[in-house]
Amino acid sequence: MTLRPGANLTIDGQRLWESLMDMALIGPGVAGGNNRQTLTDADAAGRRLFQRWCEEAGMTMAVDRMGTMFMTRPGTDPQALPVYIGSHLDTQPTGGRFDGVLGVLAGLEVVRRMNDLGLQTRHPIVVTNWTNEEGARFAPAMLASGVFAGVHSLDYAYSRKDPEGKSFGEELQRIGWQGEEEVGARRMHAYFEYHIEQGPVLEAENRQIGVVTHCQGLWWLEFTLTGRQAHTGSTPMARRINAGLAFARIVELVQSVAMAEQPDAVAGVGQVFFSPNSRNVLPGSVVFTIDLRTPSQEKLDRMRARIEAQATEICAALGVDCAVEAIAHFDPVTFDPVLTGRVREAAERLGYSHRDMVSGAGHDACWAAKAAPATMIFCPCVEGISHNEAEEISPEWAAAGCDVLLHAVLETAIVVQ
Ligand code: HGY
Ligand code: MN
Ligand code: MN
Repeated sequence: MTLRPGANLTIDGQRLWESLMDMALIGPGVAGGNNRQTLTDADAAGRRLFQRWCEEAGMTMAVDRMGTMFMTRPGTDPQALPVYIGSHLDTQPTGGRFDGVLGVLAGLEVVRRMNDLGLQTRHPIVVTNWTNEEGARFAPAMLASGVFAGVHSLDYAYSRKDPEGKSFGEELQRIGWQGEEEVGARRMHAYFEYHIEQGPVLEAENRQIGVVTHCQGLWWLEFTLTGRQAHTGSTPMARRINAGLAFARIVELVQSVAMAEQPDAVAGVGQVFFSPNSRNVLPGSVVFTIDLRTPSQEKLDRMRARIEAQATEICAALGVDCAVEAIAHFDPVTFDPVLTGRVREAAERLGYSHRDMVSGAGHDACWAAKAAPATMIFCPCVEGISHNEAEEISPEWAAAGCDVLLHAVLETAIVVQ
């Protein structure tokens, strides 16, 4: 018989908020947010703090060869597969204090609350900090969970380089977090991820909980445009092989392709490198990444095809060489309806307003869903702002989502009286 937690069963919101604020002190940004990029010394410091908190809560740590941290609270049945609660402690260079961190520390709060109440569950609980979810320093995003799900090889992951040419494998060793455990050897009973929405919907509709039924699919297409480096002053317009102009026209193309697929399609460019990036030199090369996403598989493939075909024409007309590499991809994800149902029922039991929704951002849950039944819970964030140091949530929003997480996890892990 599956016991339903009572509506009066909630977490300690004050303790959760204090842990969030303490973690936010590690790897501070310049405008109140965080710059705790993966495999930096700040990341290592955040990992040590999380490890200390978990061990104080009676959990034991295992680390796999991608540096992902698995903190286990034992269950009563040693044969039962664990229920996982995961997200990420790494941030964008100008990240907020809550993206990823909320989900990891909410998992810790679930365990702390279970300890307070002396609750035992048949299935163990494992709180997970995935390495390099953001993909800001080492592309692609969700790298460790991707290796765990068998989407990327360990060698591919170790070979990924940051803009300074440092490799993932070297940096993981340098910070001392390369574990022994084979990546993906673990089996999961279920996976939950609690995350800020990173969009405007919940706040705009004054709802407390997002019941995340799906996640939109994604392509990251890295373009390398090669023109001819030349003097910006003495090179006549007709004699230019202008990779910078091709870049500008492709950015406009990306915008028009996304607008032609409305609603529910987004595309844009967040990162570009001009070389030599000197104000009076026409670039020899321009390297940039297009990020395109939509919940529809058909649209996703159509948008990619249109962008690649028309970008090639733009470059040909300008005599610019065009090379494209898909550096990240996942198809639209449907989360597990049984787990999603428990999230929805928990919100109703607790009296929290909620709505079903599709995740705009990618998450480790998208890859975890390949390994086990998985789902997500969202809380609102102020004006939907994220990947920005101004990212903000309220303690009440944080606590409500964590209450729902507690209920859904306890129902899935089965409380043993
Ligand atoms: O790109 C994403 O959606 C996530 O923040 N890594
Ligand atoms: Mn995130
Ligand atoms: Mn993020």
